[in-house]
Amino acid sequence: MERIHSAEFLRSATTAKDFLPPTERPEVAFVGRSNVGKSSLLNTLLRRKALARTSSTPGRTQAVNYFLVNDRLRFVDLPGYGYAKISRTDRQKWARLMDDYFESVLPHAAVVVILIDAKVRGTDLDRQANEYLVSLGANPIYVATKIDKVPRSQRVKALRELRQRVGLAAEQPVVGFSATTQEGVKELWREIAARQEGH
Ligand SMILES: Nc1nc2c(ncn2[C@@H]2O[C@H](COP(=O)(O)OP(=O)(O)OP(=O)(O)O)[C@@H](O)[C@H]2O)c(=O)[nH]1
Ligand SMILES: [Mg+2]
Repeated sequence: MERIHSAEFLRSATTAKDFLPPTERPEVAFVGRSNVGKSSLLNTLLRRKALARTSSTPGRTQAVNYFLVNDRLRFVDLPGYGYAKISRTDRQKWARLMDDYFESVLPHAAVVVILIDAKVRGTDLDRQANEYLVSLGANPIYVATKIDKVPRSQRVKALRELRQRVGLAAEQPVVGFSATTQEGVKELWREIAARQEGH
């Protein structure tokens, strides 16, 4: 597992002109439904308590937030999708921001991590997000968040159901992860490193 000697917030971008050049550093982008636990997962991977802001109010992260890790790679916390109380205009702004972001980074082999709530086991929006990212050429890492909420005896079944709902192959690896118990941290770092060695 990667040792974290430094992790710092770089910037928040709400439009494409504020994106950092994807050619400078390898980027690892975290995507998922609002409230799925993206910011918590980032803090857990980086061993920081509150570098990325977390909240019990969904829709909290509304910008593309960049973090520099070990002076080497960037972690990118993306705004969540599927927040019901968002206005139509904000939803369109969000879609535009995501299109701009992925179209700019994917040609540079960015790693995409899709987070899916282990308890919810995937929704239509998760399936659409996955189809969209795969259609743009991403080879995502899949993470089932909040796995602490699923009893161990039900996990195999829960992940099987999650794969079905999101439209993943039965043999697709899915990392069970918990910010609460720190489960899955090593495994996720291993997956991220493996994607980077591929380039
Ligand atoms: N039980 C449990 N709760 C978690 C876990 N990770 C996050 N949570 C809780 O889920 C809620 C949302 O977490 P965030 O990390 O803010 O989620 P997010 O995906 O960044 O949310 P947005 O920025 O609004 O899209 C918070 O109340 C967290 O405490 C986990 O592993 N286990
Ligand atoms: Mg967040």
